[in-house]
Amino acid sequence: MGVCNTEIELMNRDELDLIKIERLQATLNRAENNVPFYRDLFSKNGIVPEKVRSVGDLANIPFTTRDDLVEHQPYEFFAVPLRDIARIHSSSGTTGTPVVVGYTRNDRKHWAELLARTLCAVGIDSTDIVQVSFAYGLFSGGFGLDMGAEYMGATVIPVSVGEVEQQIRIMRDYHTTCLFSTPSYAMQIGHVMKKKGIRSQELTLRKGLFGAEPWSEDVRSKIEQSLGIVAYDIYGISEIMGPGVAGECEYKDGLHVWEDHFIAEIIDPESGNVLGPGEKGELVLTTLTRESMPLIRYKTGDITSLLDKPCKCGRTHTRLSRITSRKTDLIIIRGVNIYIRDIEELLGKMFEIPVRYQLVVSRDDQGDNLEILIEVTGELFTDEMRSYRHKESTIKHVLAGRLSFEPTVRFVEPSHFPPQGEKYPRLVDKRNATD
Ligand code: DLL
Repeated sequence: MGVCNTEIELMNRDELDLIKIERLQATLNRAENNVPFYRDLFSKNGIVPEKVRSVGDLANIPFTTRDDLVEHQPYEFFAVPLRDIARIHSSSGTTGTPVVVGYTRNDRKHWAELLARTLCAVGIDSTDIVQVSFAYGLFSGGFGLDMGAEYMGATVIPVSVGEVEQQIRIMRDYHTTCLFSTPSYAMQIGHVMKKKGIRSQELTLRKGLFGAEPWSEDVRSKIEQSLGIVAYDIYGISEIMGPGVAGECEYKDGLHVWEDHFIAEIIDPESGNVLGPGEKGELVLTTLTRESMPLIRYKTGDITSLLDKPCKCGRTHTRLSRITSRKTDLIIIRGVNIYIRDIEELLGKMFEIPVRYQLVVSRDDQGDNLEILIEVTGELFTDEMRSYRHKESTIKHVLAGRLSFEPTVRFVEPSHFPPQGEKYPRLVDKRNATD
């Protein structure tokens, strides 16, 4: 299993549960002693860390939310002095104000180790040449995967995001064997290859790890076909660590959560009750080893379920089903429920090529409005603008039928969006904005 940590990954459940509970108690103590937010929370709710004797006892502790973090920016959730913080990233802010995330040297070491485990689980090894095409910067994707690949001894090409042609050139010239990016960027890369007549056989790619946004089995097979690779899903959230909280193994049947570092619970988003295996709900995560920023029962907003059947790979760590949506993906406009992915699906059907879009919701005297911004690339501006105009009225028409009001459709230039491959908010809801 290469640099996989077989001792931990194949450990029997009883032993693993023991490790979890020991680390949980240490985390609760660290949080109570060093983070005023948790000290208050525990004292108000009569939580005594020593009395938390099983993972089930966690259910008595109130959740920590993104709003709690936002309220205590930048550093009040840190459990160590700033001089012990080795690295700072921030959440991407795709759903609101970005929040700062700190790492001690040990946190950073664990992060690299967990990512190396994740890469190992899909059969990537030290002979691979890995092209990291996630954004480098405050976003945890680029640097995180870079560290993981380096830790396992692979050759790292830190390309980051940007012009798709450059990605292809580097893949071809430097003999890249693995690509890491968002699935939508991988789709764009596949599209440009097809347009330029570059066949996947001309490349040496064999595997890809994709994540940071929801994607479907359909997108997986499109990526696999266009790039000639096997594509795997990787999950993470900056507040908890970044990429590497969970990832698929070679069986592609759910994402293993590294349970010696995190506890995953699924709750009913409305009642907050803990749900059983197989039941869909909101993922709640507790960190077990984070020194810098322990988080207890953090509500991720991501909708998934826990798969408790043993995995064919032999790893005993639980699995998440594919994260299909976020709680915030549902917007209510003029009393109508709208799921972002429905609109995405509709756009996918209308344009044969991957398009970038953004939904902007606003409110005026007449009520709520939905504006759909669609990126028009150079090729489309020249040749196909007429067909775009036609699509504009079709989109309006189809959506008006579903929504009982007509949205605005606006075509925007690429400069409206961040560089290609970078994460950006698919939805901007201006209705509650104070500025
Ligand atoms: O997206 C970390 C990451 C980087 C994950 C690279 C995977 C690869 P944030 O910017 O904080 O961190 O965004 C976290 O992205 O709560 C999910 O809603 C979404 N997300 C992440 N991975 C997946 C995935 C990074 N595999 C938020 N499937 C999370 C679906 C995902 N959604």
